[in-house]
Amino acid sequence: DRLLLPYEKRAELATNQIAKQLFNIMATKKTNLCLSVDLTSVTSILDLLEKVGEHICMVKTHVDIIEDFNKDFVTQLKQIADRFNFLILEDRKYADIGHTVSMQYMKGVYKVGEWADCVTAHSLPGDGVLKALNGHMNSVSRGVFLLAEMSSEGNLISPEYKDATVAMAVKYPDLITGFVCQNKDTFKDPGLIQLTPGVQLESSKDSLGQVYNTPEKVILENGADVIVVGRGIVAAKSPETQVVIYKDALWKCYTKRVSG
Ligand code: 5FU
Repeated sequence: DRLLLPYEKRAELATNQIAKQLFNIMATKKTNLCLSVDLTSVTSILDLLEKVGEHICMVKTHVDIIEDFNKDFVTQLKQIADRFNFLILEDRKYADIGHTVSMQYMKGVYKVGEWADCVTAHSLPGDGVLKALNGHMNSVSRGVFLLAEMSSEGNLISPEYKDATVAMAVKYPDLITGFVCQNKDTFKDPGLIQLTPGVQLESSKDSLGQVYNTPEKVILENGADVIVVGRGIVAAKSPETQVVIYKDALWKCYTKRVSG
């Protein structure tokens, strides 16, 4: 049962290098918190990461919302990530034919493939998406979180779509870091990571369809391994204080889960 195994044991079972690294970072830093830095300026993102970097295992970006994106941002982001030992996930949700995804990943303004340890992708177009990403990831340690479920209300993902997504991933063991999903029975492989967004302590939803659960619910009931928190921390009066509150709450649930 993957839910009872500690992260350090699961690191040994991971076939994707990023999954291995992420399990080990969580075990070492004692944090399963992934911060979603959904801010629109370079300085606001870098300043926040300086303050909270020691408490997170990964940062999740949406680089296409940054107004003043530039190459220097990437250099500084990578330096902070190295210094605090966390990974970078660009939440691009690739969802086109393989040829287009290949260019979206490597070209354009953002050149995501040059700096993101891992990215998110939809299974909707078929496994051409994964073939495209795999083609670029052969020589370097990179990974993909495939979307098997979403947190938003009214999303069109069916149980059949979810199962077909997990089946698609089986063919790419070196590439797949894990799944973005909401439920523990989505997959069984202990070497893969369940990344779960939609977590907040204060609120149960936003005005545009986001649905929030508590740390207890997502980790103990629903099987989350890495937990994505955005506005719960980023929009707080004091993100430095709030990040510790989330980190401690999330880690406590994980230790409770693995102690049976
Ligand atoms: F795949 C998903 C999903 O199902 N739900 C999400 O909320 C991704 N997300 C992302 O997590 C979303 O794009 C935001 O960047 C983040 C959640 O932010 P929040 O402020 O905690 O709601």
